[in-house]
Amino acid sequence: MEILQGLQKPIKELPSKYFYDEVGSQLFDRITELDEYYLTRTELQVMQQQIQDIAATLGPRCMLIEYGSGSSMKTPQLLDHLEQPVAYVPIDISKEHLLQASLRLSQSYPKLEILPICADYTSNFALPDPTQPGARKVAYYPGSTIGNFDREPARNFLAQIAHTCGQGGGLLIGVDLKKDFSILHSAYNDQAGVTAAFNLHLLERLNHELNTDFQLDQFGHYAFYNPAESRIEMHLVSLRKQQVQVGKEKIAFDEYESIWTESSYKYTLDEFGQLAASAGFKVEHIWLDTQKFFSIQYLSVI
Ligand code: AVI
Repeated sequence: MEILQGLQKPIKELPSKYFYDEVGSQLFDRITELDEYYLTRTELQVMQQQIQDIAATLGPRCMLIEYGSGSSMKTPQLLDHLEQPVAYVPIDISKEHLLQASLRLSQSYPKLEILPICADYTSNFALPDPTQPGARKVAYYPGSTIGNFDREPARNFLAQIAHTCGQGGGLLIGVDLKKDFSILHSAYNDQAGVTAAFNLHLLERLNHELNTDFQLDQFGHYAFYNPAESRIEMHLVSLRKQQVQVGKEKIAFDEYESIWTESSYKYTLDEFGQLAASAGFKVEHIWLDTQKFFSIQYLSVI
């Protein structure tokens, strides 16, 4: 089991995908509204300011495929401006979110074919054929979630998207950029402690779902920017020497030993261009905010 294996590694880790149960997703929504967390707000501003140009770049009659669509909250902004999109394919692991979002969108866009896929979007899934053939496939992956992949998995995932979209297809992606370390640091160490609660909730979830006995007040949130690796690292640090029951195993923690819970990579435009190229994409267009904090990029399949 993935959880136990991660906790048995010399440097303990837990996969960040487990943050997002119902409570974790609500905590993440609160993070996106924090003053310090510039990412969501900035991406939204860039989208709003550049939407005409973005829609024109994606072109007419595209089949829009959204990876990790959740409640599809960002999608109408794009759909409203695309020229005659032929189909919308939301992909999400949560059936409930997927069906609710599909229903809501089918009411707002009665002419649009909606083809939801309930799947882990990093897995191999079959893309449905739209009724109207010949549409250009454009993937949509906002939020800089690509930053939560390590380098090799990021390349593999982008290559898989390139393969899915095929010749003539493309990817509209949000990518967070390198900036002053203090701004990065604050974004993951907010004053109100919401990010800390989000991080610690992972242990609460394990206690509920796997019957582990993590004591939440015996672990602390620790997030910092690692410039050598170009990433924010989020950890949960054991505040004392202790043991935690995980299934039949006892996991021992030294005082100040950490569990690595998330990485959030930050890129320069050049670095991301190189990553995209190595995955079979060419950067066609980049839209930025005035401070160059965040980019929205359109990549075409080579
Ligand atoms: C979802 N993802 C892009 C967020 C990020 O910034 O890496 C997750 C997050 N972790 C802590 N705060 C936000």
